[in-house]
Amino acid sequence: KVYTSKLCTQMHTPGFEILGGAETHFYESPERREAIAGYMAEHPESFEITEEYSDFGEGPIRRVHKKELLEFLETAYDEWIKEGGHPNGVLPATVNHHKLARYGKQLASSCQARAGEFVFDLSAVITKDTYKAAWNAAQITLTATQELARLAENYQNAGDSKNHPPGVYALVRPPGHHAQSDMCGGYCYLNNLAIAAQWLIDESVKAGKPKKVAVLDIDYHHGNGTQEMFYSVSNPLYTSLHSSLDYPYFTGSADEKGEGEGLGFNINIPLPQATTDDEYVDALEKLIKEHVVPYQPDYIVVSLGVDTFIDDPIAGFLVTTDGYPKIGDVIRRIGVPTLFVQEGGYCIEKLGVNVGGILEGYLG
Ligand code: Q9C
Ligand code: ZN
Repeated sequence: KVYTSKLCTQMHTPGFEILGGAETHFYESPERREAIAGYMAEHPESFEITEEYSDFGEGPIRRVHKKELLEFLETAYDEWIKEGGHPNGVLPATVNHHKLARYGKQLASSCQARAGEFVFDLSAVITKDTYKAAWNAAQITLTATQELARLAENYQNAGDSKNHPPGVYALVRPPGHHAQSDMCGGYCYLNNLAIAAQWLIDESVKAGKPKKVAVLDIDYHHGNGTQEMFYSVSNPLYTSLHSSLDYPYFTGSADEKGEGEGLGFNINIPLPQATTDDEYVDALEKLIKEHVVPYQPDYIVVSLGVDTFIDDPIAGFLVTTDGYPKIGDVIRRIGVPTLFVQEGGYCIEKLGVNVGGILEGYLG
């Protein structure tokens, strides 16, 4: 089952980003969603697309994001225009790297200044409808998550382990895994997957049947946002395969293992540039065998990026279109109900078949 909305194409269309010191087109483009949705429409035997979704309100978002960030996102563009900012959208001029120091507490005097409090790079332009778009993406993801929880309950009640575990996919943009509790960056504003993982945990506790969630982040980039949000808790488990030297550069090393109660529940597996299909699948199998299966999760939530693709314009792995069904198959063999949430992947021509390949691999 695929949850999406045309709004994910129509909204949040920044005209540019800064990459390698130059102004370039915005790689996280609306065409991405069209490419994936197009592939799915051509394969109705595998995919059932739903465009309806519910609004769960601010509550589930506030479980992982700070109120201040939401207020900033809601008001930033209008304030920016009022103070003479370019209609291109909000970008920081500085980043408040003093945040943790004993000084640098002076209050932000303008939207330009506040952008430096809440945005950590130059690839998260805030346009007029960015907050609405990010909000919708989170709500679509929550709708998919609720459906997965329902399917998972039936699956468990049926008690037949030969049945295929249910899988649900949220085809959303903007993506989420770089968004931290109080900062945006890397095309991400609200962390869709983190919101969903926390919701699964909260609902299960409310129902008196606490469930464990394992995050499997297979985007090419490290999910610094998801890691930050869950660094000091043991549920969810965060696991990630990613480039050892690319963006976001300063997080994702193997020695980031979590802290306090969360110690041992943050698993980073950095991989070298030019990682191939076989190397990737081996690393994924090893990660699952050594960390995911022993955790005994009730749900898997996958940050589904296909910027690991050999022809991705901003990344450096060598995974091919043939590799993706194998990745999906490895995830299927965990045998646990799985939520897939769209993250990165920027080779428009192959985006549909690559994402579709993972999901078809999961379907078996
Ligand atoms: N040379 C996601 O895939 N620019 N975000 C990186 C690297 C930002 C990627 C430049 C990349 C963000 C969701
Ligand atoms: Zn990525």
